[in-house]
Amino acid sequence: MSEFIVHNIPGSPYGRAVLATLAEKGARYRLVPVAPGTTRNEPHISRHPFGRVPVLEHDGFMIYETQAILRYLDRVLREPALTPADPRAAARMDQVMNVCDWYLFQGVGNVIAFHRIVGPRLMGMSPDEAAIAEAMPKAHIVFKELSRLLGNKSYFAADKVSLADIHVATQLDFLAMTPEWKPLTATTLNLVGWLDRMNHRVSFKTTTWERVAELAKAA
Ligand SMILES: N[C@@H](CCC(=O)N[C@@H](CS)C(=O)NCC(=O)O)C(=O)O
Repeated sequence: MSEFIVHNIPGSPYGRAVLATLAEKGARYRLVPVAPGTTRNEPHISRHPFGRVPVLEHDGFMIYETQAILRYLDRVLREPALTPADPRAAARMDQVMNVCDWYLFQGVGNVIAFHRIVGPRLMGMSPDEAAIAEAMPKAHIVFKELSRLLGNKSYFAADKVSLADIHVATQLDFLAMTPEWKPLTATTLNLVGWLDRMNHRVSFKTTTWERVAELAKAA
């Protein structure tokens, strides 16, 4: 199997989903760090016309958009399968991944985690408390729905981990670092137990912001 190259900013939850999926598959990869603030400049803008990370390169094939990357990896690295064979379970997986992109990231993660973590750590910004407060009603709705979708199952789509768990866990683990996590999970405790299970996986232990930053330094 030829080399997987991941262009990524250390700390990016979307980038982490790609690295964690490769780790779940036991695949080796090379991390090419992208410096924050340079995604809209060459050379990265030629890889991703919208100036985002991650981008995957595999044997001359280049692809961006995390969901597309995760599904590609699951097709070329067949074991262990991270998509359920059952059509309804697979549809549930797809649904949860779209909830992640459309409702959890947009207006929740990209506001709360940005103002609490990314801005202060990478750009020396102070959190915009008004923007965070404005994001909270939507955040409560998203957490409630994710909690309902998880129910009393161990994982979102099946009795074993799927791409949906990886995709959502990277975003929730980011939000877990903020003071908003406690009020958001006060009535959605099944998400806390599930995230704890995800964080105990080797794929999550080896792709924390700190571990990826170390990899980036060594690259
Ligand atoms: N829809 C994209 C979203 C990727 C995204 O928003 N990535 C963020 C990091 S988590 C990013 O590139 N931020 C850098 C920037 O906007 O300059 C995907 O699924 O890959």
